[in-house]
Amino acid sequence: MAAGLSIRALLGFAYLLWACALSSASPTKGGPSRPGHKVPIVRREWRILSKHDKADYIKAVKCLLVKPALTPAFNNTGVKSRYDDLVYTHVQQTNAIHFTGHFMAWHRFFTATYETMLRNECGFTGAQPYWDWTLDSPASNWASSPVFDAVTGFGGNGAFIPGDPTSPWEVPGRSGGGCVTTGPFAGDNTLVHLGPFDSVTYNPQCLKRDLAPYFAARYLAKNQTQLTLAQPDFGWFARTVEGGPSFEASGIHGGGHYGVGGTYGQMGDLFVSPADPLFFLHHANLDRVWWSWQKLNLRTRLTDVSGPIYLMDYANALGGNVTLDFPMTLGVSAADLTVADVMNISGCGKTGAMCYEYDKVYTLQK
Ligand SMILES: *[C@@H]1O[C@H](CO)[C@@H](O)[C@H](O)[C@H]1NC(C)=O
Ligand SMILES: *[C@@H]1O[C@H](CO)[C@@H](O)[C@H](O)[C@H]1NC(C)=O
Ligand SMILES: *[C@@H]1O[C@H](CO)[C@@H](O)[C@H](O)[C@H]1NC(C)=O
Ligand SMILES: *[C@@H]1O[C@H](CO)[C@@H](O)[C@H](O)[C@H]1NC(C)=O
Ligand SMILES: [Cu+2]
Repeated sequence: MAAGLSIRALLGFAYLLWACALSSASPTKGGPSRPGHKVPIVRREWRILSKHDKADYIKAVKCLLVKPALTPAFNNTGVKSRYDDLVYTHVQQTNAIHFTGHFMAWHRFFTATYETMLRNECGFTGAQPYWDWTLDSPASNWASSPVFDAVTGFGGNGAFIPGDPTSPWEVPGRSGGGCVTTGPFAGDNTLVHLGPFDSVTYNPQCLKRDLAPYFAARYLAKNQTQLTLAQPDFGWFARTVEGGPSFEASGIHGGGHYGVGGTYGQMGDLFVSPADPLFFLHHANLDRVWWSWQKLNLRTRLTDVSGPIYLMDYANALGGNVTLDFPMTLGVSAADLTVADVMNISGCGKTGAMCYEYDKVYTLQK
């Protein structure tokens, strides 16, 4: 499959190896444990929320986008808002949290922290919605997914920017690339402050999308989710979610990132992808796939974690595997947790820091 490897992915990958991740611990902040909050909130699919609930969610997102950052300002960093605090944390840790054993756990923690920030800092009273993209196949349905709705969603594609069809960086079937022109985030040329890639200097940009319907349908149809759910242990499960560092070897994780972000949109940028608010609906659903898989055999899967501490170190050449006591940090936005703290999504401070549920999980079709 070497010929199928994307140069962009390989360059990105080499870059990841070269770059050095910084992470800063700050144990002083709240985080997802929500003291006093004992009843799990219930996450639901975007398309079944009422118009009113959708509007409330987007209003809270817009609030985080302008609420002043907690990350200290230094060296002209572009971290202006509470929303940026999270994007920044993701950028800084990109090469430490992908293609590792704690990829699923870190992104569970990250998404729950976003949910808590929307609730505690922006008056949102609901739970983080998820996006069940298996409902948006085949390819001809992709662009009309309710998440891209101009009135009740996050807006749609950017205008088509011709790329270089011979470039290996071209996401197969990409169809946009320009600024998002519809919906609540359109018309703002300073919405995104960070990126591209690991750049954290102030760089105001519009939100861009480059929908790739063919790619999305290839990796986000029911068959790929079923393949993921059928994996026998966490190591295989996580690798099936993440796939390899090439378009050809994608899984459901890459399906959502490149299906929305293509070549030119933020969602296709491994570092700055949380700058697109759809990141959190995509990751909520990836988390729901994990919980669905855990629920197929909770007795063992509530404690099953493995996979490398270091990026792509699947042969354990650089170090060992992640274990339940592995530490995770989100900088200024949450108290540090361990992988064990997030294994039960509804621990609610008793058997873990997470406190939510899903209205529905995927089942394994025999
Ligand atoms: C700011 O930039 C200088 C020069 O590159 C560097 O030495 C310093 O560590 C940076 N400060 C922070 C807080 O990163
Ligand atoms: C799932 O279906 C899509 C669309 O027909 C196809 O491109 C893809 O190869 C299939 N994947 C698997 C794992 O069967
Ligand atoms: C590390 O985890 C992988 C699965 O993710 C497993 O195949 C491998 O045996 C583990 N290595 C060690 C040293 O436990
Ligand atoms: C998760 O934690 C909650 C709260 O302690 C507990 O009631 C529930 O049984 C736990 N779930 C599992 C699967 O252990
Ligand atoms: Cu990520």
